[in-house]
Amino acid sequence: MRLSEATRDRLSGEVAQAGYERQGQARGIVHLGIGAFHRAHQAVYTDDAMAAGDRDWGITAVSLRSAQVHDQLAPQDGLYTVATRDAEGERVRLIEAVREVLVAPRDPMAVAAALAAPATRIVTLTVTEKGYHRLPGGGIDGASVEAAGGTIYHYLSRAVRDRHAAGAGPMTLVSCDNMTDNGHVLRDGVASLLSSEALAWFERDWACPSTMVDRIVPATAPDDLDRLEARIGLRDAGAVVTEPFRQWVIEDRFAADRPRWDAGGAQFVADVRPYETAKLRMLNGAHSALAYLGLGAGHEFVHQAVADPAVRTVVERLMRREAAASLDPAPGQDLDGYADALLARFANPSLAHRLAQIASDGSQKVGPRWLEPLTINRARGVESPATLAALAGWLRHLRGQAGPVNDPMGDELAALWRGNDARGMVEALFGDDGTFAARWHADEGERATLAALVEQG
Ligand code: CS2
Repeated sequence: MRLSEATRDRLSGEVAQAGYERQGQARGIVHLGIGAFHRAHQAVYTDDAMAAGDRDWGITAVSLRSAQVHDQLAPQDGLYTVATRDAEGERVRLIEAVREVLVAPRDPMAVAAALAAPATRIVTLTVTEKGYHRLPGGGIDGASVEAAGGTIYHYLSRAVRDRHAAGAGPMTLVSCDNMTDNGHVLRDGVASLLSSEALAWFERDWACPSTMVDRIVPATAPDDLDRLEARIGLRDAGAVVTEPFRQWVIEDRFAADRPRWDAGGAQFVADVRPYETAKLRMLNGAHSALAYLGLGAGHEFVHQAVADPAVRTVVERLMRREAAASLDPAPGQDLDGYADALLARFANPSLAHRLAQIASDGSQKVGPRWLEPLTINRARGVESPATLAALAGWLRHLRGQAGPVNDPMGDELAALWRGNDARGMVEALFGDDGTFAARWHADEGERATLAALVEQG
C-alpha cells in the first residue's frame, strides 16, 4: 500500500512525524528543480520551520524536465520520507512541506501562475550547475539560454514581469546550487532577460542571496525503496536516503519575510563567501577528485575510493594543503577540523554514493572546485600537485578511460581528445585562448606537468 494522506496513520511508529496542521497552510515557496537533494535539504528545513509553528510556507515544487518526481509524489499527496543512515543505524522521518509537484514542460502556465501568486514570496532552486547556462570561463551563455527555452531565467523573468504588472510583491530567489556567488549568477541571468521598468524594479526590490548548501544525497536505489517499505509499512516511491549531517548558510538578504529555517539549524549570515568557497573547494573539490581518481582505480563508491591509500593521499593533500591555502577563512573557521569531518562523512559505509554520479557534468564543476583555487594558489606561490593530479584524472575520464562520460560538453570535449595528444588537450583547455583559460590560464610549467600526469595515469 502506497504512502498518502489517507494511509499515513498506518506508518510504523518508528517514523518521526511533525504532525502540524498541513491542509490550511498557504504555499509561500516555489521550488525549481525537485530532485533528491531538495527533498533531503530545503524541504526538511521548511518542514522544521512549520513544525516550530511558522506558517504558510508550503512548497509548490517544479520539475523542469521529466515527470519522474511528479509520478512519485503526486499519488502520495506530496508526502515522502527521509532516511538518514550512518554506521550507527537509520532514522526515518516523514516530510510534509511539499504540497504539489508541477512538470514544467507539460504545464508551463501552472508554473507561471505559482510564481505570480501573491502568497509566493520565495523561490528556491536546485537545478545543478548546468541549469545556469554558464560559459566555461564564467558569465551567462545567452545563446544557450535562447536555444534551450524554458530555462530558469525564462520562468523567473516572466515572474518579475507578471508580478510587476499585477502589483504583487517582490520575491527572494534563493539559489541552492554549488557555484561561487550563486546568488549573483542567478541575478545576472534573470536580469539578462529583463528590460526597462521590470528590470529596474527587479534590481531595486528583489533579493538573490547567495547560499551554501550541504548534504550528501545519493540517488535513491530501487533496493532502498524495498528495504524502507519493509521498515515503515507503506510503499514510498519518493523516499530519499541521506547522511545525518546537513548545513545551510544563507546570506541574510530577503525581499520580504522568510521562513524560520533557523529552527532547523540554518544560519543567516552577512557574508556566506567563506563558507561557500570552503565547501566548494574542500568538500566538492575532494568529491570530484575521489570520483575521477577512484573510477580510474576501479572503485564504484565514495567510501571505497576514500579507503584506497593511493587516492586518499591525493585527496587529503588537495583539501588540507591546496584548497585550504586558497581560502580566506572567517575568524574561527577551522579548516583542518573541517577536512577531518569531511573524511569521516566520505567514509560513511551505509550511503552507497556512486562515484559516477559525482563524475557527471565535470565541465560545469571543475571551475569553482579546482580552477579558481589553482589560479589563487599560483598567485600566492602555493604549489598544487594534488589538484593537478585530480585534473589529470578528469582529462583521462574525458578520454573515456573509466566508463561513459555524462557531461553537457561531452561531445565537444571528446572531439578535442580525438584531435589531440595530452599536451594538445591541455593547451586547448587551459593554454592561451583555451576553453577554460578565463578560470585558470596554466603557465608553461603547469601545462607540462599536467600533460605528464595525464600520460602517467
Ligand atoms: C557532489 C555534490 O555530485 C556532486 O558533484 O559533489 O552533489 C555533493 O554531494 C553535495 O554538494 C554535498 O553537499
